[in-house]
Amino acid sequence: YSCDYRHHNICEGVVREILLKQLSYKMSPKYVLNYFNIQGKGEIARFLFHCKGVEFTDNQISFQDWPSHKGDSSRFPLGQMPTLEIDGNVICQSAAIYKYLAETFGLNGANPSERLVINQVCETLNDFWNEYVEIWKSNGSNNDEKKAAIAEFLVKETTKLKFTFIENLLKQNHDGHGYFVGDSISLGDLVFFHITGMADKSLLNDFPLLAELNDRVRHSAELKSYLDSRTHPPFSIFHS
Ligand SMILES: N[C@@H](CCC(=O)N[C@@H](CS)C(=O)NCC(=O)O)C(=O)O
Repeated sequence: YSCDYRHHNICEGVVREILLKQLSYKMSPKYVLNYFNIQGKGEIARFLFHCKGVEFTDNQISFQDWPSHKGDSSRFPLGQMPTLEIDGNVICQSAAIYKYLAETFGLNGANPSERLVINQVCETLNDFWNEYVEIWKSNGSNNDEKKAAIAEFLVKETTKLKFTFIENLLKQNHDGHGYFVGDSISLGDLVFFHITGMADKSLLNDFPLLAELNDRVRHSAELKSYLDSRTHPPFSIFHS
């Protein structure tokens, strides 16, 4: 009898655990993403929410209104955006935010090897984008001069190396005709689409598989309707 009783207790514990797991899976937290009304450092997080159809408040703050929010240390501990509120808890740093969301939503690769590919794609593109922004900021005083400096940068050997490397990673999965890992969109594809979408259109001219991937993400079932209706610009007018 005592044995049966113990068995019953164990079963009850297991059932309770399963039910709690199901409940926490179904009850999505309340997410508020605070960022400027541009794509910039907040867009990857927006992509991740839209990709998975997870409800969130896309709180877009204008540059004009920002000074009146910046000092609110409860929502902006670093005096910067983006921040993500999860049931009222505040997270800073765009990469920490998108990596957390990608992991939570199952969009950060199925195993360490897939994550390795994703991380290489993300880091290489981050390097590229940091250089891009630096060149935009430090060259010339008008848009034509800046565009000329960017055109030069895009055909540089070090830029070509980066995109050759990324295209080779893509080729290792479905011969380059799918996504970076697995059979569907992951964080790597989203970061790729975001960065290449903000850069000059000519960027992918010599990289047909990457150009195809950009198109594939643009028209994916997950993102198409969001991208069709998106109106906020890539970056602020101060940079463009
Ligand atoms: N490392 C931070 C940088 C955040 C950052 O530079 N935020 C800028 C906008 S992209 C900002 O809040 N600027 C307004 C300010 O500093 O007042 C991140 O990746 O989140």
